[in-house]
Amino acid sequence: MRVDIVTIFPQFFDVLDISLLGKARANGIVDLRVHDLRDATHDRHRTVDDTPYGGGAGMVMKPEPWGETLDGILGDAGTETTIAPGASAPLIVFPSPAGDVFTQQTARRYAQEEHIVFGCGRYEGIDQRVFDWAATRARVELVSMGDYVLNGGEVAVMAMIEAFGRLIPGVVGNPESLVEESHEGGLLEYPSYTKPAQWRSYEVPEILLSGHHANIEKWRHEQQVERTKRVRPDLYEQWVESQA
Ligand code: 6GU
Repeated sequence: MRVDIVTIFPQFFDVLDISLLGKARANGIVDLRVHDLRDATHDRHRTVDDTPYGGGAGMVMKPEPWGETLDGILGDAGTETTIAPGASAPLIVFPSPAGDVFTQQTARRYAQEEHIVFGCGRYEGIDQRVFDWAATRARVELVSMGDYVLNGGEVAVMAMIEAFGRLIPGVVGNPESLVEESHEGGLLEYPSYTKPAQWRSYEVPEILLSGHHANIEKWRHEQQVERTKRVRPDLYEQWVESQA
């Protein structure tokens, strides 16, 4: 899988080398390339932003550096005539609080992609024509991490890569650990315990020491249902409906 990231803070992504994805990169499962948007500027100050037409607060990212950078990444890959048989156009993801909310379902979908390009915007946004033009060469999605505002897309992209990277076949050691966890089954995770059986004034629930596997499974499921109902009533309602 190929992943390109366009950003004015390329150093931000250095930490990917020490995470789960670092191994996937070393193994050649993921071909990750980080691009400095300022490398596609041609003035002394390496300017990537300008004042908004129509006025208003803040700055807007200029279209030219984005066009030149995306041209280089897409090469001919985004033109209809050169898409290999069976391959689809690349996916370009722009993190934006105005986008569709990123969920585990989005992560599962991204893990199946052949080529994803992440475009990290800063300031008040990117000139709208970049999105309009990009949509003629690739599939374009705006994706939000939730209802709050970040200064830029870098942290959002990091979170997305963490979420879909571990779903790429061969990246996580134990595929079973992917099945049981929160959100894959529609419920939040049950609480976990390890040794010692007694710690400070706290004991491990007796049932977990019983060796009765069927009872343990039942208890864990009850914990999941109770926790989801209490913490995330919205997910709980969805889960109840899915059981009908
Ligand atoms: Cl994806 N980007 C920015 N800038 N802010 C956000 C976000 C993304 N998701 C939530 N807030």
